[in-house]
Amino acid sequence: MTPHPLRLLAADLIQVELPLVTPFRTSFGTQTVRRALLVHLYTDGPDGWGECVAMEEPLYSSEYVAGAEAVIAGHLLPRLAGRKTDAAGLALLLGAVRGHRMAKAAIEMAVLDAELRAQERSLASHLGAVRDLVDCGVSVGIMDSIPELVDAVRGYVDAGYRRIKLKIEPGWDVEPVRAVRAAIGPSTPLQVDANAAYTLADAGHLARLDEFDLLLIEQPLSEEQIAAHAALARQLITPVCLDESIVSLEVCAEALDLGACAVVNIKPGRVGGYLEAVRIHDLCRERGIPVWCGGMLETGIGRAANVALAALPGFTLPGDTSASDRYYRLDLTPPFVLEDGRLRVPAGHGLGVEVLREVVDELTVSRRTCRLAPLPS
Ligand code: NPQ
Ligand code: MG
Repeated sequence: MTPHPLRLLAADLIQVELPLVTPFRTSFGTQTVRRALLVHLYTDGPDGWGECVAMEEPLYSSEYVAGAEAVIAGHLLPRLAGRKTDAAGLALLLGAVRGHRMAKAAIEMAVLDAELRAQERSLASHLGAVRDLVDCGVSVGIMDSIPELVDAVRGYVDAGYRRIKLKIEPGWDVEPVRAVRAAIGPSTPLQVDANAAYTLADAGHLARLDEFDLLLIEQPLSEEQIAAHAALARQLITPVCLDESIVSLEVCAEALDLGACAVVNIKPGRVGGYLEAVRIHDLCRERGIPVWCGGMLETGIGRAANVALAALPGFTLPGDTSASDRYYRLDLTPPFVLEDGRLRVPAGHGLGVEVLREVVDELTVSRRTCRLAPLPS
């Protein structure tokens, strides 16, 4: 067995570009390609892969690919140089750096992958998974017309997705939701995501969504407006769910104390990693708050880890853990494929997926190597 904790030796920071099968429009813009940052970590044992969820531009949150790469190379990896650490030890080593949670999470994922391969354990079992299949939902972008939206939703329902999420924004909310609810019937779970596109003054308008029996409305107001979300929640029947606002366990606890949300979207990248994600899961479970696993158009690398997390007992709502072909014709791992509306939790060691090096190489747009320890002489 390899020594534990592992010594971190070097990391390749690789930017890849994956074309999307169809443009994805949200209240902050339209994406046609996914530029993703990968971390390939070398240790004195197995290597490990991590994926950073930051977007190419700082539109969903303030982090973005080039910024995350700069923070990883210039501020995070230097703090790990020559260290022996496991994923749990990263908090102490990287804690002096404020924020940059998506960058930290990418390193954590790579360390988890390497350390769990060394221990011959799966990430799912390490995190506390209790299922080997997870219910999947799908996030459906804003479209040019309601018929086009209804067609797309029908396709996803036919593919087996167990929950539909519609992206909304002012001017694309009540009527699209009405049409989709009519098309899919009352029993298919339906929710909406505003990505912070409204203000508290829109409360009366958003209450018009109450008649459609939505599971939840996700992040209607801006990231910083925890108290305003609480005020809005008191004016809606539809439960409020927070995404962008929940950047840590501390913020989550305060949001729950204030009554700002009744449901939490957990995205490991947004909260600084899988270990913090599990702590948020545990808190919500204690307080009877349902959680679900969000998505950031991950490749198979990040998707594998999300599916493992979504197998924890508190993840009682279907996540945005869609199949690979929802976004990509060619994924960086063997594709995740729906099985009756569910994805299978990887059971192999570490992330439990094989990274297809030839696909990564084909899609690579930049690569740099960061050395963390002197080469053996
Ligand atoms: C959300 N994701 O829940 C996000 C937002 C989002 C699946 O709805 C490129 C990379 C484009 C990340 C578009 C889903 C993106 C992105 C939207 C994340 O709010
Ligand atoms: Mg969201």
